[in-house]
Amino acid sequence: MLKKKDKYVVAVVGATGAVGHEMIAVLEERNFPIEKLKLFASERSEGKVLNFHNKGITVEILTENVFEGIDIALFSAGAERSLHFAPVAARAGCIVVDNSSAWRMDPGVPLVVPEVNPLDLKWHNGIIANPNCSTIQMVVALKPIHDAAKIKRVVVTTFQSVSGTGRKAMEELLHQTADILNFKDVKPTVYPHQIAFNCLPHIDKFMDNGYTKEEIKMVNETKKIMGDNSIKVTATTVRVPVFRGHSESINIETAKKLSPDDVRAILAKAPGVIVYDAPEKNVYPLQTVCAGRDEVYVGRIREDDTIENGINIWIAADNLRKGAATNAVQIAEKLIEMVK
Ligand code: NAP
Ligand code: 3JN
Repeated sequence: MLKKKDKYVVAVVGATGAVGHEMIAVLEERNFPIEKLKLFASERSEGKVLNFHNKGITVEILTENVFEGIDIALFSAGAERSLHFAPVAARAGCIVVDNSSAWRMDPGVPLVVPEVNPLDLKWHNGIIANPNCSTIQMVVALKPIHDAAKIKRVVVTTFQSVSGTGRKAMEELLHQTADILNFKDVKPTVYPHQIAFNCLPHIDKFMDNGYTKEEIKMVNETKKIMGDNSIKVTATTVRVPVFRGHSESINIETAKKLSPDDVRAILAKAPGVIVYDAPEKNVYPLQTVCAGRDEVYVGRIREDDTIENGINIWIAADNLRKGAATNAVQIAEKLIEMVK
């Protein structure tokens, strides 16, 4: 149980990773009320020092004994670590906000995007799941449209940057790009194919039905967050040679007719959304526009006239921020707001 305090003891588990780094930056930027920040990673990182509010904090090895006295832990050290350590942390009285897929579909664990389903934070049992980055940015844009016109079906194609795979993938794109420009051969290690100057329609493992796990995550997580199993979702997820920011092309079928202007007006009032839609001035969401930002950019809003009530949109958001770190910190902010 979280008790009301002026300042909290917070931990970042997976602090040395791409998401962990961003979590530390977002906690600092948003001035989260922290009495003490604890940083954990694997034995590979023991003794590394990371900066927080101009002070060095030494990274410690994650073990079962570290959670005593920690109020809130933001986990981003992979699903295996979350499966094992999140219940250990919860038993020690710490609230876990978990960024992995380990607990997302567990019926006893709320899956939360604060702009969409903040009230689900009321029924947690010590673990709260942060959705997949591609799902988060999509539901922030879909929820206001669903509230206005009930969404029946969504067809989404993603264009996901390499930072979604982590630190090593960012290095792979950098080195491959330099090698190719210098007429050198490249040898893929993180991805099954060259990622520089290429698009891979393959994110996470393939399942027996021909879809990837990333695509299935988008389908299942959307229904759970929106609290509506009737919404049909089909997804194609693609890795593109971009460092930061995910874009998505989304086709939406609604029960009630909405014009593009209706959608623009609805989204203009929606929390966490920036309508960025002036194609005549070349204004539309781009990865270079959303990088470093917390909002979901929505543009290219237009009618799909091949169905009765159809809308097409194009969205972009920073996968490490709203797709991971910012969403997790916003959850923590809501939690401490709720104990006030
Ligand atoms: P990353 O850059 O590879 O970082 C992985 C982090 O996990 C590092 O801090 C690493 O520590 C730590 N770690 C690995 N094995 C560990 C162990 N045995 N004990 C303790 N720490 C360990 O990966 P990332 O991109 O930050 O992603 C991390 C995780 O966050 C992913 O696996 C995924 O579950 C989740 N994630 C979620 C989203 C989302 O969509 N919301 C997006 C990306 C990632 P060392 O540096 O010591 O190895
Ligand atoms: O690839 C992306 O853009 C997002 C990646 C997310 C991810 C990467 C490794 C493991 C996840 C996730 O959040 O679903 C996981 C996982 O926890 O399964």
